[in-house]
Amino acid sequence: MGLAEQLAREAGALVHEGRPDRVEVAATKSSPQDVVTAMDLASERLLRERLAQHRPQDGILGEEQGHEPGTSGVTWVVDPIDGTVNYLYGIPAYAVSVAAVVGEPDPATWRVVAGCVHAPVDGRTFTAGLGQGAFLDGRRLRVNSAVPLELSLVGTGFGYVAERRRAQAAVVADLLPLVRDIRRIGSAALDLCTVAAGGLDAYFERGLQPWDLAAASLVAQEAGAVVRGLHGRPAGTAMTVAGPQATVQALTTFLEERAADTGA
Ligand code: LIP
Repeated sequence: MGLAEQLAREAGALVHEGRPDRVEVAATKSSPQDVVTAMDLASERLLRERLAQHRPQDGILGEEQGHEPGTSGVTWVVDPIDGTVNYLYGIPAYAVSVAAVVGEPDPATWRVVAGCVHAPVDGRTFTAGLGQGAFLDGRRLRVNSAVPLELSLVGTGFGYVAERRRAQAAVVADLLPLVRDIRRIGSAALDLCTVAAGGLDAYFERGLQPWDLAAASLVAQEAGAVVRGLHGRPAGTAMTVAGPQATVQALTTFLEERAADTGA
């Protein structure tokens, strides 16, 4: 847990303190809305440099530079800025996510053993170690007790490609009348950590990448959340659902009935 937190804090300081008044888009990926800033790239470079110094035998999987296998069986899965669009617009809901996983860096098979999600604007630092609990600034976290779906505050997010967004909007349109309310924070890592801290009753999203998921899924699980996919599958790109067991079951049933993990 210690190295993950140290690196997340250092990269967080870089992106927060070095944020220019007007952030420029350095590149785009899956669509014109899927942006990369110079700070995304600088943050990942810093994380890779530090990991090469501290853990030279380990592998690294990062959002911007991909997968560099190691020889130790441990891979660091990093998101240099999760919530890049928020960062671009100066909305404070963004974080640096750093996790260590054993096995292939695949959410279907990995074992996340340590993670940190650090939100540099307000300083919130979520940490977790496998079997060691989840913490926010040192305070132990526990998810909310399950409440009926109609009393649940549910987080979600949307992809960057129009067809995917159209399908996601249809799911949310059906869900909104059935829940207390919906929140779209714009950072999956902060969504999952907010579930761990009790600020959301549940969260779901289709399209998460391993780096969005790695550290925050451990924080949520160590806080007592179930984190899973649909039809008994593990959480991953097809679908991630998180929260207390009974709420996840109700939400999963709703999503399975709409085949929300397939299509666009
Ligand atoms: C973001 C996710 C968020 C999702 C956004 C985007 P990024 O990651 O954390 O949950 O809804 O569309 O994918 O692109 O800021 O690293």
